[in-house]
Amino acid sequence: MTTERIRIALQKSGRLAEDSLKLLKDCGLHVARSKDQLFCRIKELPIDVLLVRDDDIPNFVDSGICELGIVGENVFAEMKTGTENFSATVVERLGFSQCRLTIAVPENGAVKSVADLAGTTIATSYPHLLQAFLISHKITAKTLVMMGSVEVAPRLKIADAICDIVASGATLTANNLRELTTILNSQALLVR
Ligand code: PRT
Ligand code: ZN
Repeated sequence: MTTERIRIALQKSGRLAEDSLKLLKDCGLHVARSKDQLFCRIKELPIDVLLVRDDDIPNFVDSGICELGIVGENVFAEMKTGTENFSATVVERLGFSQCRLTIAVPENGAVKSVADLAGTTIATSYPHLLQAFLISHKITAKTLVMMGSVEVAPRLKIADAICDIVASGATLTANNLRELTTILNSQALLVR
């Protein structure tokens, strides 16, 4: 008889990693891992843990490489919005890693309202969620895709606004930006 094993994808390191492992631990599941390990077994049940970049988790679950995953709603929703026939679904909202995907603009800049975004360039790592928001508000704007340091784009004059993750708001303040509108409230999700 073969034992069916369940694979769960967790973030290897970063803002989700510790709380994801703690959730398993609180369920009585102990992951024995060394720092560089990508794959580990859980002692108590036939579960294998894959430790990966958070960006890979939606695809790993959608394509059946893993049965379960823990990932931020922002990353999951971006992948879902941008992928045809995406079939991974949310099992449960987990409450940790809360943040929001927000459009922010320079303090005292020309953009005062959402309508003012028409004709602007918006820097983001979330092009599909941003596009969906713009379409729902009948706004035409240009998207500049950046995979990091999005908050510096207005200062560099390569974008008029940004669409990025905000938690405390300190990064926006440090870059002289203010929140215009939130397009997604996010927390960690258990997905299948
Ligand atoms: O290496 P890997 O690809 O796995 O990780 P990562 O660097 O892409 O992601 P990581 O670990 O930074 O974040 C993982 C998840 O945590 C995100 O996808 C969100 O769901 C969630 N999360 C919670 C956050 C934040 N809070 C957060 N503050 N993700 C990012 N930030 C960044 C944000 O991008 C911005 O640069 O922090 C800055 C803003 O923070 P404040 O507090 O200054 O507003
Ligand atoms: Zn990532």
